[in-house]
Amino acid sequence: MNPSLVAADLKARAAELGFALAGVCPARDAAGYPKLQEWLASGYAGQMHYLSNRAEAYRHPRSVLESVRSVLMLAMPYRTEEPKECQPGEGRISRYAWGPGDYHDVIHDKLHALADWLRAEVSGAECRGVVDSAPLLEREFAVAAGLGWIGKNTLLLNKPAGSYFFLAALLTNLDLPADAPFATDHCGTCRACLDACPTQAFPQPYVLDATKCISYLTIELREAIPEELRPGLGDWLFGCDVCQDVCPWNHRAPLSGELSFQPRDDENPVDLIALFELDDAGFKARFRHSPLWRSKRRGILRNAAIVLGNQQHEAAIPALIRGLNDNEPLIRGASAWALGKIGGDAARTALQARIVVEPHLEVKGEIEIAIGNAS
Ligand code: B12
Ligand code: SF4
Ligand code: SF4
Repeated sequence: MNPSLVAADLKARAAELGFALAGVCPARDAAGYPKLQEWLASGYAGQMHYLSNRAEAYRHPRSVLESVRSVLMLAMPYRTEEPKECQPGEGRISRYAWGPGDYHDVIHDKLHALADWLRAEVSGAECRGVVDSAPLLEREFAVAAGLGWIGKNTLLLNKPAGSYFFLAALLTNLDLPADAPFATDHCGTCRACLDACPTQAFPQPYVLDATKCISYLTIELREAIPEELRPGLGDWLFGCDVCQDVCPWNHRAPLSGELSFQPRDDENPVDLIALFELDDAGFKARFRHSPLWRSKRRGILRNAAIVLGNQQHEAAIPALIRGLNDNEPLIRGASAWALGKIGGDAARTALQARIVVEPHLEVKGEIEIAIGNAS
C-alpha cells in the first residue's frame, strides 16, 4: 500500500460521491477542547446536554474509533434555490433542512460507500464515517485538514465554497499523508454576521451563545421559547440562515445537484396555517424523513404559532384557536401568545373561553398575559 496513492484515490472517490472538499489531518488531541469546556461552563449550550454528558469524549477522536491514526474531513454543499419571500401566513425553513431527505441519511450512505471501498482496497483497513452526531469537533478538524477557517459566525468557511456545506469525517487506522492545515482567517474587518443576527447571539466574534440562536430555539429547545427572544424569530419556522446569507463568501457559493437537498414545493416557504391541520399521524406522514422530525409536532407548531404572532396575521386566528385547544401545553401556550399579539375581539374571546378549562398552570399564566395583550 502506498499511503499517498490511497489518500489520492480516497479523495477522488469522495469527489465522485459529491464531497466538494476533502483533506486529511492526523488524529490528535483536539486543540479546541479547553474552549469547548469554557463554552459549556458559560452555559452557552443550554439544554443540549448531549454535549456536556460526553464532553470527555471530545478530547481525542479515538473515542469515535479506537485505532484511529488519520481523519479524512469532507464537505458536501447543500445550497440549491434561493429562499422565496414569505407572505403573511408563511414561514421559512433553513436551506439545509427544506429538502425531502435528512442530510444525516444522505451522507451516511456516501460514507458507507467510501468505507467499503477503503476496506476492499487496503487489507486491515479499519474505518468509521461520522456526520454531526459523534463527539468530534468537526470544524476544528476541518481547519486542521486544510478545508478552511472558522469565521466570526463560528462556521467553517472556504473561499470558493462559502459555508453552505455539511461537514463529515472518515476516521481510519491508516497513516495517510496529512494536508497542510488552513492557517489564515479571511474575515478581516467584516462583521456582517455579528450585526445581522436577529437575536444578538454572538457575545463576541467567534463565540456563539446557542441559547439565543434561532437554530437552537426552534430545533433543540424542548420548552417554551423565552418571550424576549420570540420577536427575533421573525419568519423562521425551523433553523436560521441569516449569519450565512449575509456573509460575502456565500454570494458565489456553488450549487448542489443532490436531489435530497432541493426544497420541496411546500417548504420554500411553508404554509403555517395548514400545519395546524396535522394530527400526529399527519405530521409523521409529512415529516418522518425530514430534519423537521427532530422538533416533533409540538416543537414545529410552537414555532409556527410564534411566527404567526410575529406577523400579526389575522387570518391565522382560526388555526391559532385550534392550537389553543391542542393536547400539547407547549402548543397551547405559544398559540395563546400569538393570539395576544394579534389581538381583537375574536382572539380575546377565544382566550377567555380557554382560561376557564385550562389545566396547566404555566399555560394559564401565558393566557392571562395574552388576554392583557389582546385587549
Ligand atoms: C451543537 C451544534 C449546534 C448548536 C451550537 C452551534 C455552535 N456554533 O456551536 C446550534 C443548535 C446553535 C447549531 C446551529 C447551527 N448549526 Co450546528 N452543530 C452543532 C454540532 C453538533 C456541535 C458544535 C459544537 O461542538 N459546538 C461547541 C462549541 C464549543 O463550538 P464553538 O462555539 O464554535 O467553539 C469552537 C471555536 O469557535 C473555538 N472558540 C470557542 N471560543 C472561542 C473564542 C475565541 C476568542 C476564539 C478565537 C475561538 C473560540 O474553539 C471551539 C472549539 O473548537 C456541530 C457538529 C459537530 N459534531 O461538530 C454542528 C455544525 C457546527 N452545525 C452546522 C450547521 C449547518 C448549523 C446551522 C447553520 C444550522 C441552521 N441553518 O440552522 C446553525 C448555525 C449557527 C451558528 N452560527 O453556528 C454544521 C456547520 C457546517 C459549517 N460550514 O461550519 C455542523 C458542522 C454540522 C455538520 N456536520 O455539518 N449547531
Ligand atoms: S443562525 Fe441565526 S440566530 Fe443563530 S447565530 Fe446565526 S443569525 Fe444568529
Ligand atoms: S459575515 Fe464577515 S465576519 Fe461573518 S463569517 Fe462572513 S466574512 Fe466572517
